[in-house]
Amino acid sequence: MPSPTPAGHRYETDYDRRRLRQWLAGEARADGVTRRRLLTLLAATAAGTALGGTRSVHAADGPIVKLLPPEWFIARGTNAETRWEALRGTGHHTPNELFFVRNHTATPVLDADDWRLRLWGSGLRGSPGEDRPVEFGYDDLRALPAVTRTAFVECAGNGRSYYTTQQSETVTGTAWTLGAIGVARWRGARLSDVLRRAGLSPYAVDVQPRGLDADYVSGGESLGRVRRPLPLAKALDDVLLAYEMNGEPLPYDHGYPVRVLVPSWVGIASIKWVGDIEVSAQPLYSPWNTTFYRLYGSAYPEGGSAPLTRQTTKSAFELASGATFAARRRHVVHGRSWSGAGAVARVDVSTDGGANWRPARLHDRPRAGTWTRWSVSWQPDAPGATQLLARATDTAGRTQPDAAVPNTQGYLFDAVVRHPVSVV
Ligand SMILES: Nc1nc2c(c(=O)[nH]1)N[C@H]1C(S)=C(S)[C@@H](COP(=O)(O)O)O[C@H]1N2
Ligand SMILES: [Mo]
Repeated sequence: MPSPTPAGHRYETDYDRRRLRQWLAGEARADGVTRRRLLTLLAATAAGTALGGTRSVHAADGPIVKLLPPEWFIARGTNAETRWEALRGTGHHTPNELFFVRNHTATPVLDADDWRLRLWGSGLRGSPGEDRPVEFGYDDLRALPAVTRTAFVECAGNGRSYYTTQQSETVTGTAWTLGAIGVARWRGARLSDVLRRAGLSPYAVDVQPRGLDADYVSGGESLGRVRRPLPLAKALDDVLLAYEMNGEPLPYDHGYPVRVLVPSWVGIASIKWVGDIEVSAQPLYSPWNTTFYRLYGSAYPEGGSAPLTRQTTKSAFELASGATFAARRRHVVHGRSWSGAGAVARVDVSTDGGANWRPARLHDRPRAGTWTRWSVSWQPDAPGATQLLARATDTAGRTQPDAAVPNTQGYLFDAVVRHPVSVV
């Protein structure tokens, strides 16, 4: 198994990041250097440093900038899922190189020097229109008080494939296993500080950040740029405008130069490459809180559930599907559990397909908004196939059920996953 490259080595050095931006500036002056060409150069640089000469399998002009070695990622169209076996030994925070990517279209390579965040709408005092916005530059944002917070970003569809494989339900969307999650130490300005400086009106109810990536086209129809309203109460609570991820500038794929970070909520709330925020005195709607990211199905009202907010409870083993274990030897099996409703303070594990359970040893002080690492020791006696199961209980009292209530788009899977292994 490859060991992740140390943080900071992914894009070689600051020098190369600067140089890339200079090249991009050159492109803007139409000197013949195309974005595709720059990305090819970037990928070549990264391949030579991060992977010790191993050539990238990733096309540099594809939807994702970073390298996607198949030992670390499962390619899923414009997205890349982290392999859980690659997280073994990575510590509490997911290295940026290993962090899953969920792109509606493709990673835009932006320049912090000409990046602006525009705030506009009926929820600002004096109601500046879109033509008279309040603007913040990258340095303005970095000059505000900085907050550091450890939090997961997890796709609402993480675990979706288990609706089909464990429950025989038909659902639409990317067939993630459990690797559409990562935990990072995010650093940035408080959204509340930015909103107050922009002149928040007492009538504001919703804020809607919007990405600078391309329009999202679904079923032949353009839905515009990725955007999703956030109630003002959440926006003023613990939301960050993050410019650092695990002590480095945000990588391109994760929102450089600035992304929204909404702790404990479904990943779609954490808009990457944020370019503007509408602040509204009226409730806002977008496809991402109407058509998508609601629960539809027989267990839900005709118009669907309320828009999704907090993540559900899940557990995963740091093992490949079908991992092998030597019989009559003692093994230590590791995993992690998390919840959007509170900290995970108890995990029970079964190594015999669910017949017997025992509590796992916890390796983290349970904290809300992030996962708790755990382990159990296991000495299998007879060779053969079995299933490992882990069931988390969070401090809000939620325990993972045996089956998840299905919804047509396969969001918020929360049931105990049966992880196949073989004893040899
Ligand atoms: N602008 C923009 N923001 C976005 C997305 C996107 O495609 N465009 N994808 C969202 C979704 S669905 C998820 S799960 C997270 C994924 O964040 P990551 O790619 O940094 O892991 O970003 C969210 N923010
Ligand atoms: Mo997502």
